[in-house]
Amino acid sequence: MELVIGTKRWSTWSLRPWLALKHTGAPFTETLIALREVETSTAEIRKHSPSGLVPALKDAGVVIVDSLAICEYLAERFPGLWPADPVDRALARAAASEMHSGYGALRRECPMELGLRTVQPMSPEVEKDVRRIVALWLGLLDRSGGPFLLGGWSIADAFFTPVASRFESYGLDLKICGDDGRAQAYSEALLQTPEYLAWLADA
Ligand SMILES: N[C@@H](CCC(=O)N[C@@H](CS)C(=O)NCC(=O)O)C(=O)O
Repeated sequence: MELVIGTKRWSTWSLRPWLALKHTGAPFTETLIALREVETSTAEIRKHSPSGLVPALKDAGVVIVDSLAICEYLAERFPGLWPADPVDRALARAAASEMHSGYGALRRECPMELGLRTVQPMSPEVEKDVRRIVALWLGLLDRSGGPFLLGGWSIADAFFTPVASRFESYGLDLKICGDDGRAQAYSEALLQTPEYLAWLADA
């Protein structure tokens, strides 16, 4: 398997399937494309990815694009990336999908930039996104008892790892968004997994 990814400091979409693949323990090769290089990025990505976007997974003679589709494929190939219980699995998929298609203000106003530490006041739009994320996390943690959203680590946690990185980078205060401390603790735990630390070490 070959996973084509973008610059580790910025590419939140690449981080998600990379974490899932790393989690499986399966060997894979990584092809890194420098993003935001005006002259070369687009052409380089297109050499590997027909959508012109990273991440892309090459396996079984095909190229699979889109972070969520790649994670779904990995879950078909390797056990344990989604919860075993069908209801938990549905909730995990709903959480990952919500992240995949939502939180536009947080994504726009607080782009992932590993290593950045600042304190940025939240706009009303970002606060709305963060409130929803905190409520979603607390609801799932209530149900599962943690330490991850559905108990054991799953693709849902991969999808929220870049969110945790944004919370850290921009010093976003989860308490004013309804957190009782558990969302903050979960966010910090995501940034301590061996898989994320391995990504960070190479960013
Ligand atoms: N929905 C896609 C989004 C992928 C995406 O937007 N990737 C960005 C990098 S994070 C990209 O390839 N941008 C092209 C560029 O920077 O030239 C996914 O989930 O994989």
